[in-house]
Amino acid sequence: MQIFFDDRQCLHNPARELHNGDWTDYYESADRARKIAGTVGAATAPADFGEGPIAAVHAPEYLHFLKTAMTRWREAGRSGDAIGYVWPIVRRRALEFGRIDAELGQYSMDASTPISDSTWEAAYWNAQCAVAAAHTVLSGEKSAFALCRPPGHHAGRDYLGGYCYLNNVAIAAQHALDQGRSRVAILDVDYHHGNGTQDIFWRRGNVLFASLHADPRTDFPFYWGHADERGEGDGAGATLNYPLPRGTTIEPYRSALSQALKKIEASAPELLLVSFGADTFALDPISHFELQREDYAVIGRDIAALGLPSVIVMEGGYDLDALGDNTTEFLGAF
Ligand code: OKP
Ligand code: ZN
Repeated sequence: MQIFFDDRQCLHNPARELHNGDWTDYYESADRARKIAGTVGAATAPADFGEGPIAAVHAPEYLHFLKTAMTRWREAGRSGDAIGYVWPIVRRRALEFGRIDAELGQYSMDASTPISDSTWEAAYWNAQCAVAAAHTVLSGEKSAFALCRPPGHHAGRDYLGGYCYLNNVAIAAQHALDQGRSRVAILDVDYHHGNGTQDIFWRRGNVLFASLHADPRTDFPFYWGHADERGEGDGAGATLNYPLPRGTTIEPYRSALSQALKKIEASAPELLLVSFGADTFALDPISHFELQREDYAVIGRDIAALGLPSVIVMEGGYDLDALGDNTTEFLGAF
């Protein structure tokens, strides 16, 4: 299986994050990608598909914000990473003014996603990995793996959050549609709900979004991912949420997965994109499911049994000791 990874993804390197009210080392470290790359096998650097595929998903003003945030943060006299600390409740009037502090709140959904020097460059090449993996599968390969880091599924059309800046899986899915595919499905098996992906395709009938995740009544991102969120307009019924309780083991996980897979099969997509997170692992430091290493092979086989051309995009997973092995188990099924 072809694997895409670019060393520049490691340039993004926030120093710390606000975690449950304390400052901690940044869980979403560059070492995550190095661990995966060191275990899954040889990776290729992606070709440069340009900004087009990114701009097909994200708002131009948001991309401008991402590219310039660090310079403006420095100009405001700040050292260290740029982090928002004031948010426009739901949506205030569309005020436009240049204050970086205000824009950090406008273009983000949480306080645990700092912008560091080179975040844009890292996110850009990260997205190129997802496009390259999609391109590979659109060209006839059965599957490909985008070793994305930072993750992407919490980032919306015009906001960052949950360690995510550009929505890699959404960019890959949109690229497939723009290359002539008419129906795609996204299956999100990260521990956390993929709110950004859901938001981006909320009104789209040609993109089925199905997500298995920790119940947002107890877990991040709280405000999305409840079972009654099903999409709207043309997208009504094309969003499927399977919230699961803390402590979930492979048996209940698999039965939810089989429901999601049936819906995906019934929607007859031409391409499957998987947001894969290994933070469902029992020893993950920020998550609360109970999956074991061998379970990733089982989940992988269940998904691969659909027989669909598949683009696998890396999302979360924070137990550095197990991350490479768990990911390898999952990919092995494809
Ligand atoms: C990203 B991905 C509260 C802070 C929550 C954000 C988690 C983002 C996970 N402890 N931090 O879905 O793995
Ligand atoms: Zn996650």
